[in-house]
Amino acid sequence: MKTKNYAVLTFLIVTAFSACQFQNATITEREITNNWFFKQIDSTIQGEAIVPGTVHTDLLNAKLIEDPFYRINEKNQQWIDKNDWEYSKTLIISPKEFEKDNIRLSFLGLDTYADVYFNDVLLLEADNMFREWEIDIKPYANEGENKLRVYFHSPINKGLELLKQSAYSYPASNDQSENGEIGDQKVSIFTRKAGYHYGWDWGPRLVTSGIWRPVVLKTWNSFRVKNTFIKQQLVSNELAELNAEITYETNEAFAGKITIKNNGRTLASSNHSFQNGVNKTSLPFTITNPKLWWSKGLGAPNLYEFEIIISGNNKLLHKQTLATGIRSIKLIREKDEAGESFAFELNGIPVFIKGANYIPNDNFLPRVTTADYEKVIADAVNANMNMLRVWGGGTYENDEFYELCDKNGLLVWQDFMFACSMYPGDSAFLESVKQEAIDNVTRLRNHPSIALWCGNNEINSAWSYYSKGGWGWKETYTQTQQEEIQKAYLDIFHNILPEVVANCTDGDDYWPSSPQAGYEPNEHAGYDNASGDMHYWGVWHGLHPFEDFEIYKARFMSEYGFQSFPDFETVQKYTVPEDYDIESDVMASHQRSGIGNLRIKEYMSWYFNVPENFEDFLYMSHVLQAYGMKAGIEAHRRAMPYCMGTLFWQINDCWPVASWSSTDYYHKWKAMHYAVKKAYEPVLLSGLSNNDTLSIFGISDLLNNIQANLKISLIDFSGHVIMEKSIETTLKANTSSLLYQFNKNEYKFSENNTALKIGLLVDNKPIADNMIYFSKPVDQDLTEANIQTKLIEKNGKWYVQITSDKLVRYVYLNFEGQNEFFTDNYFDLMPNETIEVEVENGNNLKIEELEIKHLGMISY
Ligand code: BMA
Repeated sequence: MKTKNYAVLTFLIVTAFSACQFQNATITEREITNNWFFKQIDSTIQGEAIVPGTVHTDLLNAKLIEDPFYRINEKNQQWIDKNDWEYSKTLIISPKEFEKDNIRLSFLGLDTYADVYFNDVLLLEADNMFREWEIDIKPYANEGENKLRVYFHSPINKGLELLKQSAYSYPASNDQSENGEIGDQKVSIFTRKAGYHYGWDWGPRLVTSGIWRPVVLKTWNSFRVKNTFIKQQLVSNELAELNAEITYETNEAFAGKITIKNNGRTLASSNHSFQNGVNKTSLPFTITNPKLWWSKGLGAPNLYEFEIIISGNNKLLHKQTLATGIRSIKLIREKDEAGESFAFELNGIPVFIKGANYIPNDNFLPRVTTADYEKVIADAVNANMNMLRVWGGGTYENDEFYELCDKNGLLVWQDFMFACSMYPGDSAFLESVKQEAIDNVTRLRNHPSIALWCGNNEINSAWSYYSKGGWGWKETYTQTQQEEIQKAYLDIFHNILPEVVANCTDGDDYWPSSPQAGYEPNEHAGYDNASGDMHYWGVWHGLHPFEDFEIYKARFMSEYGFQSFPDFETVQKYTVPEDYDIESDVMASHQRSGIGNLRIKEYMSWYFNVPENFEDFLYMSHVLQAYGMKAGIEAHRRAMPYCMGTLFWQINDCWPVASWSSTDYYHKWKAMHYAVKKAYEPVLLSGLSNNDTLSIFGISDLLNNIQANLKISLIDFSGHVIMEKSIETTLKANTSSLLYQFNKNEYKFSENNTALKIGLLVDNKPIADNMIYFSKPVDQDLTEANIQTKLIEKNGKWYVQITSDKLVRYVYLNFEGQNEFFTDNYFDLMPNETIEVEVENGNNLKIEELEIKHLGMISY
């Protein structure tokens, strides 16, 4: 079991001070990790527990269940979520802790219906996985041994009770209740718990319970800071007007002093009177010529470390370091000829957003490690992304996720955790939602990476209350029921959530639902919208050809995608050879989209060919996905500045599965991730073949115009050059522009046997290149080729050197079982061209063990 680090303990522990009322006025925070036990209620099943953790992973560690991700083990583990579980431990409170005026237990995440007993007194009945809870244990605490018990009610049984009490059920398209063996009873919507736990079209149904985030013992005497918010009231290149808003709690009023420093330099210091109870106070300060925080590609993601020091009666009461970036980020929505724009502006600069949707990295969230977070973020950054969308069917991520985004210049589009379902609107539910929003917005608001808060995923367009269309949900309800459900929708997404964002942030933008054509609830999104954001699922769900990416161009494309299988090495981890057929029970169970296999095969037959061999089929599914997504991204970028962003669905997986992901559960790059990296380069050269005309576009995220040299060569698949040209051109800053156009009829060539290689050079250095083809791969004359490879070392780095006598497409390099990483893969290689691809750990590899696949060698 991997342990993870939930980086929440931001307050430094202040050392003890002598004399007067603030003696020992310090807060100590101790994470309660060891010696936890778990047991199933009314059963003999029990064992040692890891906290934070889940019942499933504790059962797995105790060898009481097998790996839920292996073959179809998930199916016989559905009993787990229908039982109650208890976690307990003896909590030793030291004499030092015991003598403090305040002794509290903080639960940073309980999943989900958790009754907390301290020395057998029920002190908390938690019911929302996303909330933080704190209980005062001072009145019940003993010095030395104390009994801590957390009783988890089955989320399914609770859900079933709530369903019974409800006048009607609610739509929840991705809730796999059947797999959970409860028929069509969709209970996920009643429980504030990660939606994907109940299954999704890329995820298993494994409904967890457990103490999923740390439990922290907090002890202090009179005073503590609950949270500090660095409000950014005005940010320009010349000046940042900031305000440190401090929420504190004190047992006694006092006259104190707050000081803010950066790098040892005092930025502001003033006296404050601190009032009894929980209150706020604030200290404004300014920074001249601030080093602004920039997203990847625009500049350095500069961070400031602010030291916040509070003293009273000449004693130090609180000292904290808070890192944040100074920046202004706005969602610009302006009416124009077409409709209404949807563009992010960072420090006054319009930024074309290049990124992906992000889902949780595991079904068992507590076992996601720091290394996993670092890897996903590095994979995003290395593929030239500048934004991730934390999608609403998962969870508000751990602090370390956002810290990594801050450090790496990755913007975050943050959904609230609501997706593809309607939700109840009773007052208890609404209050829970409100508190959840306050907890999470408060926790995350200092992160410069957060660019937008979004109410939900796809609910407004699915429900489609004000017009025909949608997913056919509302037609199954009476008029009164529809009104009631719509009222709950408006209460949550148009009242509660925007209010929390307005009250708890310094003016962050809020968008009610993705996709949406405008802010108002009646502005449902469709594929024809010239306003707002779009989820374009014509490709895939709607069986539109990839060419239609040219037609459906959004102002901001926040979802689109295409599935592939994981590669063979990943598939081997959850299968045995008898499963090697995409329709086998095991493979089908690791494909949760009902239409998945059909879609992949159908599109494959349009563009490539459908190999019979299992391994070849997996390879081809990668190639197909990369082919489609390249088409999508290039179309979106060519449409700049009409379109100002593209976020494909999805960068990661929560288990090994066939899905829309570009990297699999083990973080292996699929062909698509390599294609994305290329398509997201700061400068993209992109070609469009339309009837007789071939157009070449230069798309630039750079902020200056650049004089460049465009080189184009028309070459047949055996290497004969038909045409070559060198054109002086201007690559326009931060937009897409047409660089060159020609009539294809000017040259005599076969469309199935010729490629156009395009490259852009500045001062003779290549800054972008691409290959353009005139027909679909299925029609191309691709054959076996004579490929030569060598493993070479240069300055301590290892490269596979590769050359071919004919054009080879989608060349896939792999050293079996080595798990090595290639800086490029699934690439096209021109005849007689030699390229060198860097490979990690090359000294351990033998060239004889290099496996190569390419399109021309696949038999059908
Ligand atoms: C989008 C997402 C997910 C889903 C994906 C693929 O709608 O928001 O709900 O997994 O499509 O179907």
